[in-house]
Amino acid sequence: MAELGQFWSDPVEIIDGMRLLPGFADSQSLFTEIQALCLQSPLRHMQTMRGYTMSVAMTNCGDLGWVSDKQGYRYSAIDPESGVPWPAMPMALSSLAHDAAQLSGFDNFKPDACLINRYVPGAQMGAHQDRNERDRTQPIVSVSLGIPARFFVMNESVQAGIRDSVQASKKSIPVDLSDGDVVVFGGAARMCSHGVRKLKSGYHPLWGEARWNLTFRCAG
Ligand SMILES: O=C(O)CCC(=O)C(=O)O
Ligand SMILES: [Mn+2]
Repeated sequence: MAELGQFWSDPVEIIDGMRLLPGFADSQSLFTEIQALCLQSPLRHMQTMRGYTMSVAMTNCGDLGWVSDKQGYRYSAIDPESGVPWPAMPMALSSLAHDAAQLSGFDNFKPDACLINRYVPGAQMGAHQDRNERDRTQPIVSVSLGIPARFFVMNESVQAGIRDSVQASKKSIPVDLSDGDVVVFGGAARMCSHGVRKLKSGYHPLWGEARWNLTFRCAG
């Protein structure tokens, strides 16, 4: 795990409440943890309420896991595929999230949920707000691993003027994320709409032709 103050370039303020910590996460040590988690609770493509299959493959660790099916989006203590609790959140992951939050002005961040997303080329995540978490005073901490991706965010003033998704995609703020980058969003940015553009092909020596994302939340 990166020690406080050791990431290779300075934090970048994307919008009020959203901060990028370039290269803050140690991709190599996370690789082993994530492989082990995915053996315990395999990645799956969840369905939306409308029956659409998500292009991003997902699993979770922690006390709660984010799930989607015909009943909608929610958190569950049980993995619906296996019928048993999600794997515990490894200390290496929770302390990374805690340290990133602290550096961004959020003390005592103790996530109880970590959504693990895997994107292959062509996968994307449409604009959405993270709104299933009970405590919105807590930030979201999002870690990027593997091949680069274009994340986008809309700040509140932009969102206020948006009436359709075509307009929304024109007015979003692009944020290019690489292996090890961490984004923390809380406070004024906590409820910002955000998403990930269709992943372009690429190859990463450790993660192969994929981009992974860990999203830490205080859900319960
Ligand atoms: O993959 C990302 O960078 C964002 C993921 C995300 O927004 C989510 O899982 O809610
Ligand atoms: Mn999100």
